[in-house]
Order: sequence, then structure tokens, then C-alpha cells
Amino acid sequence: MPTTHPELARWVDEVARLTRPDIIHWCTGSPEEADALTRLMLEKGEFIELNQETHPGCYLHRSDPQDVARVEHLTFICTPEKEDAGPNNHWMAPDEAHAKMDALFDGCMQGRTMYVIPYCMGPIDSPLSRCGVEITDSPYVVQNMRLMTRMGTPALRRIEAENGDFVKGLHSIGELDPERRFIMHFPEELTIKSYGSGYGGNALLGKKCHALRIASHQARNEGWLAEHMLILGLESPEGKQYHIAAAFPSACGKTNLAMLIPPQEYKGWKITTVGDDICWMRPGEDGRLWAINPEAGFFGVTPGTSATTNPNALAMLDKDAIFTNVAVTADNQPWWEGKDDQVPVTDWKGQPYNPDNGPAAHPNSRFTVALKRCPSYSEKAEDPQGVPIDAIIFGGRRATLVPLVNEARNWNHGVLMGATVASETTAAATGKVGVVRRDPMAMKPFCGYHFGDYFQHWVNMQEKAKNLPKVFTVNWFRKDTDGRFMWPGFGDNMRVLEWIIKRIEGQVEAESTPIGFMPKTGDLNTDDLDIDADTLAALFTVDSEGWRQEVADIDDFLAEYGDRVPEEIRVELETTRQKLA
Ligand code: OXD
Ligand code: MN
Repeated sequence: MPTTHPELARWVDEVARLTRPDIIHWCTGSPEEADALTRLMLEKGEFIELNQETHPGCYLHRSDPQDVARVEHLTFICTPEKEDAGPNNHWMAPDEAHAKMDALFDGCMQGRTMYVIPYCMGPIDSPLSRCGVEITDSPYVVQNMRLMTRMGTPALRRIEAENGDFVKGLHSIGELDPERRFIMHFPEELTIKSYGSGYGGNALLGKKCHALRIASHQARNEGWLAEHMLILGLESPEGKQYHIAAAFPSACGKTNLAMLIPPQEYKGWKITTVGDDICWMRPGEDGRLWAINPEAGFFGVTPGTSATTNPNALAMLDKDAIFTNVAVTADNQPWWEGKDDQVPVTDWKGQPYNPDNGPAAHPNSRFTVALKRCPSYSEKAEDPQGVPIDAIIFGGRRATLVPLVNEARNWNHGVLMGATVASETTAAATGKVGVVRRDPMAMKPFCGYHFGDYFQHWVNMQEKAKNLPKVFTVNWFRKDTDGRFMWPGFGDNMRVLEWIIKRIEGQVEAESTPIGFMPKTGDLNTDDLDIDADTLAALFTVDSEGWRQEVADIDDFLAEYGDRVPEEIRVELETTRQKLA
């Protein structure tokens, strides 16, 4: 066994006896290994070569059409006590879950190769990083983990040197049968078992399973935060550096914000990208939160990515990227809705494109590409100390009510804001509020334990870090009564970031409202922006009646988490209620 770590050797042996693969391959992470796997996948049709002149090193993978997304209803947290998983998770007793999964894994790798992937989440030399080993029978998973994590021999050496715990992830694509598909997490055992899906969020176990569900549990025990947040760097014309972490529910433009290009008027300002999806933050000796991006790549949604919405993303996708479930053009370039005016000829299922059959690319089609390919990539993504966080932003998609930007009164108020982030599922063009789905800290599908305890952990960070960042909410998605977006979004979101920086620097006062602090007239830079005064005012109007209803709705929402909800955030809600009276 090519490892000196006794527990790793024992576990790999145990898994091999259960799953009975023909071959066991320990991944080294070398370029030769990458090439050999690519050739194998091309031979088997698991990779399709894309136009190597326009897209060198790019390949297309078509998944089983029934295996295109995360499966929240088949995702379980298996804590000994049901209560500890909370109403926010599906739960199964650990014994029952192990028995169910081991029955599925029994002999499932016969005729296949079992890949053992040691990986490190975060820079290999960072004290904030954590390691895991994923065992899988999917070469597609190996090739994705190569881009998404620091994988191979250096990670194995770190695991051996630490000679302690590592996260054990066992994955098999099984028969790709939706009836035989489960993603189980055993936080106490630092173990993940995933069967029956090859889709990223279900199969790349370093990502949502380890870096969020298992890590959130570890973070709570150890006094840090594992969050569903992008991390961006911001450099002012004076050369001052800031870092912002921001949580948005899926499909609210996180990747776009992480790679924002400031508008023309913002000469001298620069945005850099540390990460677009996950952020681990730990209190430093200076009392600030220091953050790393545990990932080494992007696994982003392709539709809507274009030279207008996200030029940086588009630029990184023309080399060494894996595309999953996109369409292809006549000259074999990858294509997706919203990309450009090329015409697709083959849809994501490999059929001749016919608009009557729906979109050419699957709406959840993805790209996988190394962080370093991004033109706005920040060198700080490799800093073992991480980056100090100056502000935390929570965003949702609300057509009404929620202002463009709002600063929390204090940390506990910020926790309340994060805990009650929501997105509306229906357009509210009539002025009526749509269906509101709360997604606390954008962690609803990813928190590995009871949300009440999670909110308390956030509140308790005040005891661990004396210099916590300011907290803000943003909402880019307000609509007018004609259903039109009131704020241009994209690059112009820089204007909101600038106001946030001014607040951090104490350069501007803010308007104190019942729900938080908002920009005073003139402090939000709208120079050269096509927005009228009424629209701008409406973006910051506090509709007292609407907010009273919102507070009542939040009461009901928090009641779902019973008496584990911290008193501190109930007090903040009560303060808001009184201010609105
Ligand atoms: C993701 C998600 O894929 O949040 O990042 O769904
Ligand atoms: Mn995500």
C-alpha cells in the first residue's frame, strides 16, 4: 500500500474488499497521469474532444440525462441524534445509513478501476486547510478533482505528516439509477458516502460535501466558519487592499460578482478573485477573520456567461476546461444559451439541435477550470495565512421590499440578516410579494447541522474574534411595477462595493432606518448611470407595512428552529419590530 498512514491504508483496503475493483490507482496528480486519463476517457467516449484550435485542452462530458444536478431530497446528514441534524436537513440514523450504502457499494467496482484521490482543501501549506481522500470509480471525478482541489502526492504527504484525521469520501457512480442514489454525510466520523450520481455537487466530494457540510460541523467544534461565500479582493486607486466575503443563494450571480470588472468611471479600482463559492474563515490573532478559498478551481454554471455578463469567466474558458452538458457548434466549439450569436448544431444530449426540444445547453450545464486561469485571479488565493475579511455581504433575490444595500446595526443584527436571507421564486411585477424561500446564509442545502445551533455559532464568533467585519445585505434584483430591474447590476455593483468601503473607512455617515443603515443621498456614486432620482429613492425606501409583514414572516420562519434559535437574534428582531411600530 503506497502510504505510511495506517488508517488510510486500512480504509482503502476495507473499501477494496467491499467494492472489489479490478485495479486500484493511487492518484499522484502528475501531468502524465492527467494525459493518460484524458486518453482513456476519449477512447471510452466519456470525454469528447472540443475544437483544439479555439479551445486547447478543452473536453466535453455528457452526463446521463437523469443525472444533471444536486439531489437535495437524497442528501442526508447522519448524526446519532435526529435533533442535531435539524429541520434543515434530511436525517438517517448512522447504522441504517451505513448498512444501506454498504449494500449498494457491495461489489459495485467489479470490472472498474478504483481511484484513490488524496486532496487538500486550501493551499497545501496553510494551517487553515484540511485534507481528505476520495475513493471513486469515475475518471470524470478524478479529472474534476484535479482542477477543483490540490490533489495527489503533495496532499498525501500532508495527510501522512499530520498522521491524524482526514475526511473519508467514498463514491461510486453505481448504475446511475435515480432510484439507487444517495449522498450520506456522517459528520462525527468525518465520512461521506455517495452512490449513484456522477454530477459535480454529488460526486466531487471535496466541494459541497466536505468543504461545506462536513466542514461546517468541524468549524463549529473548532471555532471557525465554513461558508457558502465568494471571496473578492478590492484595490482602491490609492493601492489599499480590501477583501469581501459574500453569500448568495445559488443562481444569484456569485461567480459574476467574484469576477466583476469595475465600470469605466472607476479608473484605478481593481477587483481580484480569491474564490467564487466557498470560504473558510478563522479568527486571527488580530481578532479579524482570515479567509481561504478551500477550492482550486471553478465549477460554474455556463448558461448566461458572456462577454457582457462576465468577460473574465468567458476568457478563462478557452483553454484547459472541462464542459459538462453544453451544446456544440458546427466547428465543435462549446456553446450555451446567452454565450454569443453562434448557432449550436448539437444539443447537450448529443442530438441535432432543435429548439422545440428545449435549450441547447442544459440549464445547469457547467464548466470546470482552474482558479489560475481566471484573468482576475488573486495571488492571495495561495497565501497560507488567507486574507483578512473587511466586510461580509448577504444577498438574495427580492423583487420588492429589500433595499439595494443595507448595513447591519451590529454583529447580532448581521447574523439575523444572514439567517433570514431569502429569494423570491415568482416575479412580483404586480407589486405583490412573490413566494419567499428563506435560505439562511445561502447554506440551506449545505449546513451539516441544526440551523438554530449554526446561528448560535455565528453569534458566538464575537467571543472568538474581537475585530469582526461589518455586515451588509444587498439586493440587485428589485423590480418596478412594470417588472423591469431597477438597478443595472453587473459591473455597476462596484458602486455599492465602493459605498461599503467608504463605510468601513468611516468616510461617510449613513441614514439610520428601522431596518439598518443605508446610504445618505449623494453618497452612492451614480455618476454616468442611467437611473432617475425616483428609482434611486425607491431602492432605499423602507415600506413600514411591508417590513412589519416581513418581521412576522421571519418570526414564523425562526419558530421552525424552536428554542435552539439564539436569544440574541430574537432580540434583534424585536428591536427591528419596535423601530417599525
Ligand atoms: C453550486 C450551488 O453548484 O451552489 O455552487 O448549487
Ligand atoms: Mn454554490
